[in-house]
Amino acid sequence: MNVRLAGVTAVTALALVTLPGTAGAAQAATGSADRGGHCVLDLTGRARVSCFDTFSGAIAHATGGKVRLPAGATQVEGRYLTQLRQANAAALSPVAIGTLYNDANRKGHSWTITRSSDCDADPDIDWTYSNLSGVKDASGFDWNDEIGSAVQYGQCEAVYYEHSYFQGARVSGDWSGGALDDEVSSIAWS
Ligand SMILES: [Ca+2]
Ligand SMILES: [Ca+2]
Ligand SMILES: [Ca+2]
Repeated sequence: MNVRLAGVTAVTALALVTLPGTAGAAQAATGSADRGGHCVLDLTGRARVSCFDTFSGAIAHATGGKVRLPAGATQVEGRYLTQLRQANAAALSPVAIGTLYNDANRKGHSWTITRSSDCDADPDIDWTYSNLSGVKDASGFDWNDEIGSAVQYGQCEAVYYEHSYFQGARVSGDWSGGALDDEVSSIAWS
């Protein structure tokens, strides 16, 4: 999937991302070091991925420019979290439902998930990654068996599974390190 976002100034990296658990297309990502290591996955309609060099760039995109984190920030907290939740409540831009990170303690490469609206109270599954193997960000980083922490911003509940196709041990909501550090291979959002 090759996503081009004209007019988004924070986009500085390629957005060549594989989504084998969903769209089925396979495309090797290219890039160097951490360039493009902070992606936004929009679950609205066909999954759309946009990658950035910094977490602040990804969050600016995920919130339609409403949350501008300090350079070097690795998480949304304090007044920025308040801003994000206000932006979610307004729902005039994408709703940021959570972020997953490569490292524990909300550090490292990141995936921030957006939708056109927050989840309701219905526990049905809205979207899944059935197999993270081969899911890469624009730096070429493969996310299978790498997630080290995750946080939710809204009502969407994410469940992370040890194995592909929602098998093995699981953890949900906000977490960091522990038994599933570097083990997650599939995810379901409800
Ligand atoms: Ca990791
Ligand atoms: Ca695994
Ligand atoms: Ca649901």
